[in-house]
Amino acid sequence: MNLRAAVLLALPLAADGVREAGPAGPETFRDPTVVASRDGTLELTLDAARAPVELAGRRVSAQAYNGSYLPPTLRVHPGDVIRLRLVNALDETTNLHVHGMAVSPLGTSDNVFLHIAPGRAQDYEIRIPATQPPGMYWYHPHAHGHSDEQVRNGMSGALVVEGLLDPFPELRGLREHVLLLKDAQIADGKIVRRGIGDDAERTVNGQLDPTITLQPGETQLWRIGNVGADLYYLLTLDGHRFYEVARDGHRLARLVPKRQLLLEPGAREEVLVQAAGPGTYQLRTAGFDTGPQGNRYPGAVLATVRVEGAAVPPLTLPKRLLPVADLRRRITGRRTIVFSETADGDTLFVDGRTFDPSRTDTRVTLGAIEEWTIRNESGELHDFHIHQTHFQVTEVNGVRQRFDGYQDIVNVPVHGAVKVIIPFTDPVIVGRFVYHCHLLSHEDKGMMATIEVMP
Ligand SMILES: [Cu+2]
Repeated sequence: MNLRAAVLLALPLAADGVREAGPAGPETFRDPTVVASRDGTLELTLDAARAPVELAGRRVSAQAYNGSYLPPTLRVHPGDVIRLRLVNALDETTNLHVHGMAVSPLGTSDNVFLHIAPGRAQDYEIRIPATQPPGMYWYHPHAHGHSDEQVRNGMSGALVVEGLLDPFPELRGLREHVLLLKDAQIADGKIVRRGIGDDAERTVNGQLDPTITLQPGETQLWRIGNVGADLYYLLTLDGHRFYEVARDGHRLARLVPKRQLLLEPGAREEVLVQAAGPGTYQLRTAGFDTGPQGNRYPGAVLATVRVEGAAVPPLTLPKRLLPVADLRRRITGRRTIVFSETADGDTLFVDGRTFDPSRTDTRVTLGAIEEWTIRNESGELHDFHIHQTHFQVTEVNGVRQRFDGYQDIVNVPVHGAVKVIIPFTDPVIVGRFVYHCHLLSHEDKGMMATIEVMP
């Protein structure tokens, strides 16, 4: 090969920003692209198709939205409407769910019973109530039997409702980042499906160990979402604490300092990070064991944080945020939900039954505020999620929990139980929807049930 040919071959690599291992260089971290609402409306087409995508520095064939492993972040305000056309060019059914949003489950809104056949398109219209809490939500397919594979392939993106820090003038104008945690098993240039966690590449925004830069003392808002299919993330940042502002899109009553953040599949954490002195620090996820009947997978470095440049005086962070209503004295009824599975783990149940979309498993009347005990009778972890509403976690294995704010995902310990209080009080959620384990392979194997909220 002559020199000129060698240079031409080498150039695209350099342009792609491939870097050697070693000390962190300039910022390589990329936020997802953004599609924002204008004049109260967000318009967007999502083309679901198999396409070559860029993932972990490679080109990989994947089922993807708009040809990208990382579809756009949708940014909306309370009261906006999302008009979204979903085009299904996959060879299997798909649909769309907006996780965590208190929107209607009916018609062409957040209706998971609506399935889009291959070759068809569907116009969704999702009206966001003016009361939607500002924070981080996400979107992904929710067609039973296909959710796990499509999300594993990268069909998940962030949805941010603006206004999280607006009540706190001292926190205005912070630089912010969206960090989407996704894991992929890659072989022969394709995303493949092996056991849960086996040889999974752990990525942030589809990148392997990107570098994020901060100035010494600088405070940033990080909106972190576990938008992968099945893995737990347990995050630490060397030499730093996270200051938790919101969990699952719900602002807490106080700023909670944490050394570790547990993000179950589907969970979000919005945190302030205040940079320490100059240096290089790693954002890590710890190894995880989901129980004797579950999976064990190693930890990984997710990103490198480089603190450099001119120091800025650190902000004094507020301790209190805004009060959040405690539901403990307002319970109108109680029920128990049981997660279980067969010994081989191939079939999973809610209350002894696998998912049947035509059956209504639970009925509640609008206005109810119910305490649910969720029991895990299996030898592995599950995480409970309910659509259209949020809940207050009050007990884990009989231990009373401090109340800081609501969430829409909660871990259910092996052979253990959690108690949550779920408000069914917002008239917009009247209709049928689902609750399930958010390890999507479990959901696809039956661990999902239906609920109807009646006026
Ligand atoms: Cu599960």
